[in-house]
Amino acid sequence: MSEDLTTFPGTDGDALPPDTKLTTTKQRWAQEGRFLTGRVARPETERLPPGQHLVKDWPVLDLGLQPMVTEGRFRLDVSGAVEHALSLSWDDFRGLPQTRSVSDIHCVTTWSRYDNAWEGVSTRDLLDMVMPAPHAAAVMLHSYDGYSTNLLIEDFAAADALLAHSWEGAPLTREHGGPVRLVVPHLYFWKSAKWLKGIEFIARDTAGFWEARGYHLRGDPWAEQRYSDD
Ligand SMILES: Nc1nc2c(c(=O)[nH]1)N[C@H]1C(S)=C(S)[C@@H](COP(=O)(O)O)O[C@H]1N2
Ligand SMILES: [Mo]
Repeated sequence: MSEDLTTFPGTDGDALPPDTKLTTTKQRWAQEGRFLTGRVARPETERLPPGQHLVKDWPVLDLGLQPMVTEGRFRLDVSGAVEHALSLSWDDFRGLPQTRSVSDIHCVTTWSRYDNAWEGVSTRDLLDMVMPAPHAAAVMLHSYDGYSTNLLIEDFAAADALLAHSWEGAPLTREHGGPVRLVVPHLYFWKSAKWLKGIEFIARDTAGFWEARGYHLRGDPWAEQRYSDD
């Protein structure tokens, strides 16, 4: 095990860091249904989803720790219900076809940020490589900080979704999930796992970290799918 694992506890395996004040608060918001406007909008007619406000800076949200994932230690595993499982080193990952796309961020805590220029590997290219099995319905994303989040394959396969290593022409910083994070622009940003470690194809859509703590299984910002119904 390398040094950085001891410096940043919680980065080993799927162990989760202890709850922070923010984590506890966000769980309470889900129970109270905070920020809900009850409006539904469409991205074609309204760029800013209901209940959101624009910011110019880029807030940082995490579970209270930011794992140090060096390129040397980086590994991305694609596993589960696929024809071709993958275990990619940093060089393997950087050798894949590259895609750029510009998109907006919508965080469930109500901030949105327009026009983020990403570069990385499109999820469609990844899907072509691994070939999901016919019974694969969803993916579970696993991160180096113990975080997880689930997505239906249709959402994971969105045309503008990518495994990003760069933002605005520079490598993703550690605080924003470098070396690699997912970006799925059409869903709340909690679905965009930072410090990505694994993509597991599964037969049934299953709750990840926030989804098991009161947040919606899908998280469409225009339908204000902030919290789970039960
Ligand atoms: N691994 C990991 N990914 C994560 C999170 C996290 O705590 N750990 N937080 C999520 C949440 S709630 C949001 S809003 C975005 C925040 O990304 P940012 O810090 O780059 O703005 O990352 C998402 N991905
Ligand atoms: Mo968030």
